[in-house]
Amino acid sequence: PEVVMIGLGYIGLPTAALIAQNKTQVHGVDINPKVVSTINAGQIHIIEPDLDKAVATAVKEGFLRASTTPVEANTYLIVVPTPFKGKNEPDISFVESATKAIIPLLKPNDLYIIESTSPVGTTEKMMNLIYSERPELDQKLYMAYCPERVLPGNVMYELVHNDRVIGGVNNESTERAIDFYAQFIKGDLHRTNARTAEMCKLVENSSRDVQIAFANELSLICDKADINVWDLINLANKHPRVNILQPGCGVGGHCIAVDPYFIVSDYPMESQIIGKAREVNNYKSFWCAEKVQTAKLEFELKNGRKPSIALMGLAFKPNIDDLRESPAKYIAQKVLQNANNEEYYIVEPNIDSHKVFKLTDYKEAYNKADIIVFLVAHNEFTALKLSNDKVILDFCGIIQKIK
Ligand code: SAJ
Repeated sequence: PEVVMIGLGYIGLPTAALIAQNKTQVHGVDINPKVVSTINAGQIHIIEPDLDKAVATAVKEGFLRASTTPVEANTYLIVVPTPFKGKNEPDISFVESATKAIIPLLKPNDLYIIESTSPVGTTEKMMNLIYSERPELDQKLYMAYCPERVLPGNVMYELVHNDRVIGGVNNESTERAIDFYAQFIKGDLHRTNARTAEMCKLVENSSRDVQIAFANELSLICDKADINVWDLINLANKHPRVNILQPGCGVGGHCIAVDPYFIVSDYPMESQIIGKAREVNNYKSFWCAEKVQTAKLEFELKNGRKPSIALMGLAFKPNIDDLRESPAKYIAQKVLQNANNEEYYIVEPNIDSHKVFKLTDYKEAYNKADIIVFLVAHNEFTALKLSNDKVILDFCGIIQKIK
């Protein structure tokens, strides 16, 4: 094959399919044998619009194959997870083991690219690792960092059309990587060095996290000040140079709530705002759970009986089925931990069933419950008719959309 793609997850598999669509031979590698056999059967193990067709075609036409071990190629892409170990310490061991797996296969003029979100300096670190084990290759490889920036749910479009930032360990590497991506990307390709490209990815997601933290902080202030935060933000955004994001029940997903820690852990003294934003966004989820608790007690005091409660939405953002790192799920768990013989209805219209939560249809839950807690602004919920006899806790601005 021309290309070896290590890691066939949410980014690796769509990218592999895209390269294969271009009639380039791609060999995908994943440590999970089930993932490998699924892909070789022309099927997919993740949910992403249009990915199924792309993989099925690529496999059928013979441009995409997968296995659990890498093979020799000219270009190697590392697209594996970079999770956290202990307390907010980035863990690059998957990047390291993926790199080690291909070291014996490397030959002069090969192109090595990391796409995984990584702490600053990771590409240089991997370069040193490779050259220490294969000194005869010293300076003979092209190495670059090129982060992905696609939005889950719109990956197949954004992969092709988003601009990319491409940073080599030297200018020749940057140019080689640009030539590679130019084959299948329509967005602009921007040249830089590896360290800047690494930081760029972290900064993009930290920027969004800080902006959401600002909105979440406003929501806490407005709650005390008896002001509708959604109206307030809408009005403030009428200013030509103000663009405040939306408060919610916290920040979730695998990127925005994680990437800022890559900066904070390496530059703790300097990253005051970035670190604080994470705290504010985490606190927002805790605050929401506490609000539910208070509403329960108030209801019981007023009505002399326990309320029934509907928790509306579990996904990490509107109109997706992804529950990983979801603040709504965290709030639901916390609320259920505090349960005291109340009746609960848990709602997530984007999934059929869940192994922990017993799910209820959203209309039924809404009609039956005394307290309605809107956690995620799913489109379905906007069709509900608000009635005055219910206590409504709106943590995601859905009321504005229902009105
Ligand atoms: N959120 C708010 N208020 C807002 C916007 C979002 O509370 O105004 C919350 C969402 O509900 C969700 C979280 O933020 O819990 C993150 O959602 P998101 O839609 O902002 O982003 P992700 O995590 O789906 O994807 C992000 C994107 N990054 C940026 O927009 C800078 C995407 O382009 C990246 O490729 C992706 O992270 C990634 O893989 O890094």
